[in-house]
Amino acid sequence: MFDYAPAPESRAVVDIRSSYGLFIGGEFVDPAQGRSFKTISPATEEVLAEVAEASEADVDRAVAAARRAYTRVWSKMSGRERGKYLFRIARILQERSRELAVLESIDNGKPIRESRDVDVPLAAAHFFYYAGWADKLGHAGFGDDPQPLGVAGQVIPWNFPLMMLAWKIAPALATGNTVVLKPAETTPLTALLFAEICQQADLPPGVVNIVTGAGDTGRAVVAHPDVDKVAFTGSTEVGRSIAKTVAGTEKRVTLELGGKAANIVFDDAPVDQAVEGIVNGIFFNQGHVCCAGSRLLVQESIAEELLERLKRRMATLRVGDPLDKNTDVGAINSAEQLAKIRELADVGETELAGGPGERWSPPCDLPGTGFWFPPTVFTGVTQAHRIAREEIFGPVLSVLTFRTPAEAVEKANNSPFGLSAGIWTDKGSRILWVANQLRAGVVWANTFNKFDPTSPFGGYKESGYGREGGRHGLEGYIR
Ligand code: TXE
Repeated sequence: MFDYAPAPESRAVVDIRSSYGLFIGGEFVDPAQGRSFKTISPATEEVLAEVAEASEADVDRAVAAARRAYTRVWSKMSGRERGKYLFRIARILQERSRELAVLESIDNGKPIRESRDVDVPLAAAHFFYYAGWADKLGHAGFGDDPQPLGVAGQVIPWNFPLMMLAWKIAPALATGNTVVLKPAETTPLTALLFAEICQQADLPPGVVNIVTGAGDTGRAVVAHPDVDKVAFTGSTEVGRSIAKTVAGTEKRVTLELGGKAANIVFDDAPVDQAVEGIVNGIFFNQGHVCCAGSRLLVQESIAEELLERLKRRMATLRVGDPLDKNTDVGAINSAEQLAKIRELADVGETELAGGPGERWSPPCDLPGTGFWFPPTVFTGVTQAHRIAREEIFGPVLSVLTFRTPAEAVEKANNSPFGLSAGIWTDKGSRILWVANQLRAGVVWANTFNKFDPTSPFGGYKESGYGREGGRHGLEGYIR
């Protein structure tokens, strides 16, 4: 038997500065009001850096820099020239991938295996993909000479900090827009390293501006009168307030909001593969995934066997140090998120009391400091339960059962959200029938949480509107 010794990734590969300014007009500058906030490691609660907090005046400066760069340089440049910058950024992301992965894991809490194998390569892939579009926009079906919108104000969340940045910035730049981006307050560090990468790539000053801060900074970006396009990923609640702010203005908007995806397992599914897909669906990135497969719908006849296998597999998940290459489930991103997960899990326990269902987690040795929550499954959940309806955004799975495909579809669609879904079955015809009935932007079959820059991603209903990725991702940045 092998006894795997922990193999921590070296923190020394990344140079975290003690303080960071705002990235405006191609350089790091002090915030007008001199305010800052701390970003901490969720795994250790150690303060990593002091980060500038952008006020309205700073956002104004950033938007002015973006407008100047748009008018004087970026919108005048040929698509081919713009594409060269995107290719250059993509290559630097690859070259500095180890540094980026370690920084992402330290600031966000996600396992290094995921930041190394998913977040950073996909961020680079988005720049490569949209670099290729930059000189082919006339062939994209938007007319001969599609025009950019102008300045894009982009607000992103903390679950995939670098990847969300790439999803937003790459298509905006490829189409000739300039950007003011606000990263989430708990995970600003990879966006700030990205700012350095823009300098390294000699990107013209002002084409990308990074303003750090919390909700007030985001609000200032969204409401700024000289921002032409708003792109937001985050909570449904903030998405609604943004929709109200931009209503009646000329701003274009795309919103990518919450989800409560159904992962549907039929009785003819390859069970081992399905168990892997269920585990990946809900425990990848600690369940901090808008398209997480947080509702397992399993056909009644195989429910008992499947749940037994699922629990056995959950018992093998290693929870702990994000920098350890053996870790499967890392730290919860913040104390606030941990409190929300705990609260909803407690609600779930109360809802199940007296019924046949249970709350179950494998025995786990959670570290003493930092924010942690064990992989958890709730069985015997019904549609009426809050844990079947609300986004928990943590490593918590709710299990419901069904008897017929029609019932599975009815239950899957019985949700205020409609971002993604999964289907596990041996029958191709069933995949097509079910996928066509589901009101979800993305449907995976016999796999889950697969992302690719060529595929559009986005929701129905309260999961938002607009698509990111693929040719569709260009649409939101073109007039
Ligand atoms: O999100 P917020 P939070 C869901 C998930 C999570 C919950 C709360 O269920 O538990 O939302 O997370 C900025 N105007 N998702 O509070 O507040 C904020 O600074 C403009 C799902 O972190 O929406 C950050 O940069 N911007 C989701 C970003 O919005 C504002 C990912 C997201 O923060 C703002 C994250 C305002 N008024 C959370 N208020 C997904 N779809 O992937 C805040 N912000």
